[in-house]
Amino acid sequence: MKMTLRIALGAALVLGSAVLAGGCSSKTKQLNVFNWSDYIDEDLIKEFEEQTGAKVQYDTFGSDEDLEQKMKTGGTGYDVIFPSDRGLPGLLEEGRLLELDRDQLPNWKNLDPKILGTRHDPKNRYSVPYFWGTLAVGVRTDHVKEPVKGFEVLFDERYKGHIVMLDDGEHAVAAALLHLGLPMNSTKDEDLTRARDLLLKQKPLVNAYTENFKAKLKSGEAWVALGWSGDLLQAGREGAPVRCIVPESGTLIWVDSMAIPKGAPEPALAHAFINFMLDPKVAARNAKKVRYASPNKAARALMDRSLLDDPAIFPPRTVIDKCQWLDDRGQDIKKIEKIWEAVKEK
Ligand code: N2P
Repeated sequence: MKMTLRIALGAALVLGSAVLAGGCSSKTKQLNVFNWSDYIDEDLIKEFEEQTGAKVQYDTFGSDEDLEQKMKTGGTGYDVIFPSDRGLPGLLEEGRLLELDRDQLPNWKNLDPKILGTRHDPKNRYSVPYFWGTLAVGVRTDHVKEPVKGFEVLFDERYKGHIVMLDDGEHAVAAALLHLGLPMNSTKDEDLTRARDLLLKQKPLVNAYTENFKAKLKSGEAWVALGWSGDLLQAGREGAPVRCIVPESGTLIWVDSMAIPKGAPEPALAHAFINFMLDPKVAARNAKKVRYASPNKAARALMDRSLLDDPAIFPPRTVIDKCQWLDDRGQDIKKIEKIWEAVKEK
């Protein structure tokens, strides 16, 4: 009797776990995405969930360093990440990215060949361009009345206490070098000393060094800010009298990409997400929302003229030709880190 009961119980257990296992195999899949903040039309996430039945866990970061740190600690469980061109070499050297399977990315064909093949990933084996943009200057037009050409406004004593600088040493030093008319990627000590001195002189004028330049402009605490083009444009669209100026003498240009970390729990779903983002209609809606420049040629054909003609999103050729990419400066990056430490020291 006891024996029979035990067998019956055992059978029930086996049956129970079989049901559970069955349940597991049809369990909702989860896609873990790690992107820059304010960098997607969130309705698109919902649409991807509806189309695939998957759930998207969407987390955000505010700087290249945040992503680098997350990836260094390993086993992050992310399926899709968005490294910048400057962040790619480190991830590639450390072998952290999965080689993409183009067969799972039929929408690849929509990408503009002109933006493919960055020097860090020349054949785009690991990265898919998402958006590009510039290092730009935002101004509150209710406080800054005179015409602004570019970086000069960041060093103007009249705006003391209302100047906000992007908290990114490489970008701030680049802005200082460009303002001084020096090569943006210079590693020469004499150039870097001049950039450091300028940033130190500017310090008493600065309200904050922050990634949150958009909030500062919107609240009116900042009248001028160094930031990224699309976020500055977003501040304007969200009701603040903010104008985005891409310095006409040239500035830093960058491109962010989509990539899949090695060991991603759901590589097939990650490919599906990237492919979804490459759909022309999806990419056009996304570009309209975030106000960065789309590398998706087919999407550009669907975008409003007002966006395509906005020089703060797609600067004119004459300006683009003067823009520069950040070089990988190897060990010389330490010189820039040292400057940034000195500038931010209390
Ligand atoms: C998105 C900012 C991304 C630009 N808010 C820097 N790569």
